[in-house]
Amino acid sequence: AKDPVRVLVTGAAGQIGYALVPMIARGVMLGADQPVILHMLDIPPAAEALNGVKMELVDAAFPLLKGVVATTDAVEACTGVNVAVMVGGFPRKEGMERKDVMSKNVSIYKSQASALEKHAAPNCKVLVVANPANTNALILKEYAPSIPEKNISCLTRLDHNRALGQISERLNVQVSDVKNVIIWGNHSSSQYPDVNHATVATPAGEKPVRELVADDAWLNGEFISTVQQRGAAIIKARKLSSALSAASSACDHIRDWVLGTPEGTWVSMGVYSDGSYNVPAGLIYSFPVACKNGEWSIVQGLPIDEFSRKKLDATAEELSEEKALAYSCLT
Ligand code: NAX
Repeated sequence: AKDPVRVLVTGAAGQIGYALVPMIARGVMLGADQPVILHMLDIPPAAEALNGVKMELVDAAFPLLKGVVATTDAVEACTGVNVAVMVGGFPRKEGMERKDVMSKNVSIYKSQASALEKHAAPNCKVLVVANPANTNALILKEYAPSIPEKNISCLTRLDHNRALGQISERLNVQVSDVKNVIIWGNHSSSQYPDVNHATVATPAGEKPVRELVADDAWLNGEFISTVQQRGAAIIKARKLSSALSAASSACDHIRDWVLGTPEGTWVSMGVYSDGSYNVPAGLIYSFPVACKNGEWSIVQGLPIDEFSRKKLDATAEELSEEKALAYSCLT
């Protein structure tokens, strides 16, 4: 039998946490043959609720779950973890300035970066979910200099999956037959969902999404804004933000990173930019990536048309501004 993998979930008493931990314990993230030990971190006001989640994990009697650590101590939570899913953060409340929210999250990610750097297992893979996800990941990277930058990422897979879902609905095809959409940039409404390289598997072979949809006005307009605004639409309908889809996408992100993407398929991940596609180096930016042997690499050489170029640049610009704001909060 395999040795258990230790998976940290921060903000585990929250609503994404509640959807995510049972998925991890069932093997959705790391495979049906991979035992796991869950480490759950939250803050003292949520300690009792966190303990309730732990009780339910015991009650569910998951065969793969070999242990649960539920704590409000970041050092205890981070010790020995192989995978860290950072869902905890400070939400924007009504009337709060952007800078105040940024400043709260910068201080959370600065201190959790240090705890991970000192106590996580070597080669720990980090996924930041909490918003502002790209910039929280960047702060984490800056304050955990001994964690390789290749090991730090943020979640844009939910946006990627939303784009697949919209194409599948529009064409009335199975979502599993659609592939190679791209989310470029920030996990915010400036993101660019790009279908220029996306295809659908048909009985007659793979066909470009653009050819099948045959409606550029929809693809360049409503499709993009629907994906960008989907989070808000869920809040409007549910009176709560996306949780099951966020949790499922976080599992997809880690599973593909660890176990690999199929040949010829890519996914979207927020990763540290090396200047590919003329995106400024030093931002955490969502790119098309392929994964193999536990490592992602940016898919190179895709042609970028003028429409796309503007959108790639606009979301990069927003991330540069967020980065400047985050740095102005560091004391
Ligand atoms: P909740 O408010 O339900 O849960 C957040 C949890 O984090 C709470 O239990 C809170 O006590 C805890 N927390 C706060 N500060 C903490 C700290 N310093 N250490 C550990 N835990 C801490 O929010 P939820 O709906 O679960 O969303 C969590 C985060 O995901 C939010 O920042 C949200 O904006 C972000 N999202 C990101 C998405 C993405 O695709 N990247 C999509 C879904 C989601 O909106």
